Amino acid sequence: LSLLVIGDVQGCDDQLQQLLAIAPPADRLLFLGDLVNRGPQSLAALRRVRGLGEQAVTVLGNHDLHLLAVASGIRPQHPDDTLQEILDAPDAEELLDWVRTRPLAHCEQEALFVHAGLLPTWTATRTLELAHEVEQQLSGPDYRAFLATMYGNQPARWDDSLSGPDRLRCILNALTRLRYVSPDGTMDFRLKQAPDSAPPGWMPWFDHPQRASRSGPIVFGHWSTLGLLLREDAICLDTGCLWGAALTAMNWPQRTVHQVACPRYRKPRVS
Ligand SMILES: [Mn+2]
Repeated sequence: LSLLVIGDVQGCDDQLQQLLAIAPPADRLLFLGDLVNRGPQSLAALRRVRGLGEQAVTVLGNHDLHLLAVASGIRPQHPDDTLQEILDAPDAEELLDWVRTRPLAHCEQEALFVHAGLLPTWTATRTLELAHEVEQQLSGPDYRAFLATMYGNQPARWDDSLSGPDRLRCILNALTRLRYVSPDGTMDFRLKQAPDSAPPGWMPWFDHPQRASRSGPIVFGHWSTLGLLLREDAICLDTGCLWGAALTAMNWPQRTVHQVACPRYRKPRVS
C-alpha cells in the first residue's frame, strides 16, 4: 500500500490540484490537517478532500477545529479568516459533520501522523488512545459543549491523572498546536519561530531527549517556520504554502518529496 502524505493546505486548492496531478499515484492520500483557513479557497479545498472519500485520511489541525468553533458560535472569526464561504455553503452541515468526524492521529506503514506534535511521555500507541478520547467527544452529539471547553493553554503539562475538560484540552493542544516544550515537558504556545532562534530552555517537541515516541517516525505539519524537515524520526511537511513558499507531498514509505510553488497570498507571518 502506497501513501501520499500532504502538508498544510490552508485553502490553497489550486496548488493542491496541481500537486495531486504531478505526484505519483498512491493508494491512499494522507492530509496532515489545516485543510482550511487563511488561504483563498477554503471551501474548494474542503470539498475536494472530502470528495476523495475513503481514499483520503485527514488528521485535524487547529484551523479545522477553529472552523468548527466559529460555526458553533463559540469563537469569533479572526479578520484574516477565510471561513465564511464554508459557513454560507449549501452543503455546510455535511462539510462540518465530515470535519468533526476526522481523527486527530493516524498510524499506518509504521509511521504516526499528527498535525502538530506529541508530548515527551507519549508513545505512538498511547497517542492514538489519547487522540481517541477527544475524537469521541468531537464526533458525538454533545460536540458543541465540548468545543466550548476546548480553548485555553492550561494545563500546559501532561499528567496521566488529568481528567475531564483539562485532560481533553491538554491532549488536543499537544496534537494540534504544539511546537516547543521545556525539559520537564511543559508546552509553550507563544513561540512560533524556527528552532535556531528559539530562546534558551525551549526545544522542539521532537528533540526532547526522553521522547517516548522515538522508536518510529512521526510525520507532522503546523510549523511553517520550521519548514521541510526530513529526519529519520521526525518529518515536517508544512512548507508555508499560504506564505508564498510551497505545498509539499511525500510518498510513504519511499520518502520522495514533491512540491508546487505557491504565490504569496498572505504576507509572511506565522498562523
Ligand atoms: Mn496548524
